[in-house]
Amino acid sequence: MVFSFFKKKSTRLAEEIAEESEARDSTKDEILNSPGADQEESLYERLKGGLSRTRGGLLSSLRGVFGRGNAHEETLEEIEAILIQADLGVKTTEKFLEQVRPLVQSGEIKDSTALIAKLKDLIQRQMSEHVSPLKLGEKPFSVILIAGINGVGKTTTTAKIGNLLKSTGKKCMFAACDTFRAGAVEQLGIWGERLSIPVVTGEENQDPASVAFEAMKQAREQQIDVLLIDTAGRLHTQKNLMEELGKIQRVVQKSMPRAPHETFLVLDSTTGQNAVHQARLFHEMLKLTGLVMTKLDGTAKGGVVLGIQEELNLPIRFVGVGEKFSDLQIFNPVSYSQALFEEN
Ligand SMILES: Nc1nc2c(ncn2[C@@H]2O[C@H](COP(=O)(O)OP(=O)(O)OP(=O)(O)O)[C@@H](O)[C@H]2O)c(=O)[nH]1
Ligand SMILES: [Mg+2]
Repeated sequence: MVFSFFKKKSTRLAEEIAEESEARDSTKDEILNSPGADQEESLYERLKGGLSRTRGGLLSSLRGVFGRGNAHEETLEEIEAILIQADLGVKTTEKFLEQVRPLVQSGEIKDSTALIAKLKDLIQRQMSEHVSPLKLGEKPFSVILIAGINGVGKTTTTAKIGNLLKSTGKKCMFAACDTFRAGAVEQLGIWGERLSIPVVTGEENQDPASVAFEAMKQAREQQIDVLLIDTAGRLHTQKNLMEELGKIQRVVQKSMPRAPHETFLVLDSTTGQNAVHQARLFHEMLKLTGLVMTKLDGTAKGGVVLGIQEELNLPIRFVGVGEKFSDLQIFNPVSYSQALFEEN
């Protein structure tokens, strides 16, 4: 069934929710009143704002590596430590150092300005290697499956992508396949109401694959352009729950052979390199087509985006830089590398 959540006050689920605490209400208020796409700030400014902690740490450290009369090797060791500290990962850091080393030794890079320019260029090049277009114009409609461990930002990201696509004229629908918690259905329902995007839901504890199946049917009937499927959080180590995710994907596939056209893993940037292990297991189960890195605004280790992309050889599709629904951007390597180093 498709509904704007609050119109269904009579259902058991809604009755339960009505009894929920004031804290729940404040969640609704927060979502309904949060500033959104009408914000004046440009996308780039928001990305810059989100990366400010990472940038602050990187710039101040990189500016300190020259001018103290250190030997080249010491300078290079310092650069290595700074890149590791920003969570670029060992592999990426080593790769970059190989490129920087001869330039430091030859004196071509002898101050922080030259070093920063080189790093900016290396980051941009590396990230551009992984860019590929999103499959969002499929017929009769595109399906995006969203997965990840608990609390990484899946539901918020589903809403944010819906908002982004809607602003480009796409007709979206949400499927609330997190049937474990009434609160999860409510959360997506509120977003749906806020964004005027229909939400397909099931009963609490209903098989999430059957909700996905129903959503496929509804999306077809309503001539939707993009169906976004939100799923329950699960640990990559929970075998049964991982299999359940595989089942959702198979049901969708059965309904439309090439769907889901995109399967995203949402990763919390603040978890750093640990996300690599998570992503490997999700990838094994789902054959991911991309990653969404959330909470870049909450970390000084925003370099993790690079490390993870390099380790997994998967494109970063979107980055989350805040809690508002406008705080999600299609990942752009040029803006990212600029925002990482540009102060003003
Ligand atoms: N600062 C910040 N917070 C975010 C971002 N994305 C999500 N959040 C917050 O992270 C918290 C969890 O988000 P949810 O979308 O509920 O996460 P989830 O993965 O759906 O959680 P479960 O369904 O419980 O597994 C919320 O408070 C969000 O507002 C982001 O990019 N930046
Ligand atoms: Mg959720």
